[in-house]
Amino acid sequence: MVLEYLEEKLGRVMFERVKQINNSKLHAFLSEVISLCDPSSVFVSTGSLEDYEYIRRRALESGEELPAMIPGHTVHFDSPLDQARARGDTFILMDEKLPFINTKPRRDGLEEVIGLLRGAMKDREMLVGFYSLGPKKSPFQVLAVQITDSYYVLHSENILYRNAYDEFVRLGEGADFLKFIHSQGVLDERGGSKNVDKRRIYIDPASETVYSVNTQYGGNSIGLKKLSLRLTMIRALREGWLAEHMFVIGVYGRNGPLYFAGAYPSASGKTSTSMIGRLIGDDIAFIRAFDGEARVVNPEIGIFGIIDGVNAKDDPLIWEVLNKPGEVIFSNVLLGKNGEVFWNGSGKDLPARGKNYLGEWWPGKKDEKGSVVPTSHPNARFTVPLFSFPNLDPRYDDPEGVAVSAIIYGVRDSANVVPLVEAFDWLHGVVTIGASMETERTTAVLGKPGELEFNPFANLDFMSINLGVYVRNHIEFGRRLRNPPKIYGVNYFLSENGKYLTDKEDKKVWLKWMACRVEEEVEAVTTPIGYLPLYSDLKKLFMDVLSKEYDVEAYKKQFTIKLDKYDEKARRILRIYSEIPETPAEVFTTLEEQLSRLRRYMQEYGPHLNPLVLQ
Ligand code: OXD
Ligand code: MN
Repeated sequence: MVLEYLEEKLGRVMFERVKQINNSKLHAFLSEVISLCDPSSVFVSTGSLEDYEYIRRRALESGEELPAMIPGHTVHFDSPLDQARARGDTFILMDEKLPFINTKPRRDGLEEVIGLLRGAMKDREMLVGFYSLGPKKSPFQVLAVQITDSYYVLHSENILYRNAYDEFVRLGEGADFLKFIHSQGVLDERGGSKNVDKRRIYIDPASETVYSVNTQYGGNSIGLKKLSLRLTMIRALREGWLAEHMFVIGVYGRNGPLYFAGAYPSASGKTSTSMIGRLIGDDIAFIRAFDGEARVVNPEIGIFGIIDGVNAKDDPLIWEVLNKPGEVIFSNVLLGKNGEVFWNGSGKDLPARGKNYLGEWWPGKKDEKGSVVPTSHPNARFTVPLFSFPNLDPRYDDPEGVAVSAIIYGVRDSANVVPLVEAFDWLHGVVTIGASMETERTTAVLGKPGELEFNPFANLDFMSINLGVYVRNHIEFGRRLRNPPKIYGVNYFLSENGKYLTDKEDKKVWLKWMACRVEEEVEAVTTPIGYLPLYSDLKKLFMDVLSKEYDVEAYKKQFTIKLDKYDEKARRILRIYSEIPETPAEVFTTLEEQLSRLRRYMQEYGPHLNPLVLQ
């Protein structure tokens, strides 16, 4: 029955492609979505070069993408109200209520979103893509199917994820997969989603399905990006691994690179850090324990990066990729008459006229409220394949992953958090650094930027399980490791009178210090919040890495620990976790220990501790 229906709806060529995959769950899923969305035709991608080319061509012909000057470059615009991740419209469908997670009763949510998807693809082609998160044929592999009516979405996924049609064919009935259904909904005259007020992004853990409708912005529509993270996090919990919002890079090391994974909230220095050293990934990491060793892969093979501020001097590698022929989708940038692309902070001379996400643009243009319209949206993006980067690590697709030596948690805190600290051990790092992250909101999410938010592990936006259980999984993961990765906290944004106290490039020195710690080449100062670098070591490393003098006053300003503020923070975090069910007891004891250390030091040194007095 199902096969007959598919044959009728797909036509001979496309049906053959689906039939090659001997998987009844897949057939049922496709036929349900076809009958729900009612497309006029269906394109099933096998991931061949021809199929990829077809999607690229249709993205241009449909107007979803516009050609830019450099071969392979295109520009896409999302509608003005759909420029970032829509937290307020994103829900996990479950009947239970959980702190910090937007949940919605499953039945109500399904009824609503299925209602919005009914007939949504009338007169449109439905596109089907098959992908793997993680290297194929590896223990990390997670299969996924994306259905969408947007060429831009499938084009993006063809760049960002490994094609896995062949794996579906090989595994047949044994293929277990995540499912993503997306429709742009009705479009306005400029090709933007018209009913953004009915934008819904619903994640259904029970069926491992995500529904996304009336939206185009990549973070809401590209299923395998952050929507899949909600589902893989649940699998990770079930199977005892970690699905994280982390980059993965190889740096320094005496005998070849040491691999570090780092979780930072969006737009807080993550992509720029991932360009230092060898690149494996800039956004998501799967970490598993094999024989007592933590190993990591990047589920992606491309970057959906923030372009704001990218310039030739600070980001030479990204700059090069964005200025040479090759596949790049720019979104929400400024497109000049001759196909040149501009964005805020690019350092290029701006044209007299152009087109951006708000339509026709000229320098000094004002919006209805009288504010000057920026060149590009602050959350404008670029989508590129990893292989465009000259610093790609040769092991980026290694089925065994690479061993993790350190995990870094980065926050954006202009006032209080030191630029660099090493946790005493795994538990101390997980609790007082990862689980305690507070960070200033950025433009990658809708809402007022700048406010301090609790964002544990930089993963709160993507949390689909009880945070207490998530933290327990982290703590237990460390217990399975013979030599757990060291844990670091960093903050690139510490400021005084509106001026950053550290330079953009200083992060290279922080990474070098971490590498020296991993290889036991340097000592550290013990403080109540963890180990801090010694001034003498940083002085030497600044010279070695950046050929820069590092004076003692800079060190003092950057590394003076505001014990009083750390004390307030630990109390805030304690309060938060005391209201989260199933928080493991170690969270409370570790925070209490930190508080008593802070108190002891405050008694001896007052509210601010200059670490120079300890060395
Ligand atoms: C992203 C994000 O796009 O976190 O990576 O917003
Ligand atoms: Mn991200």
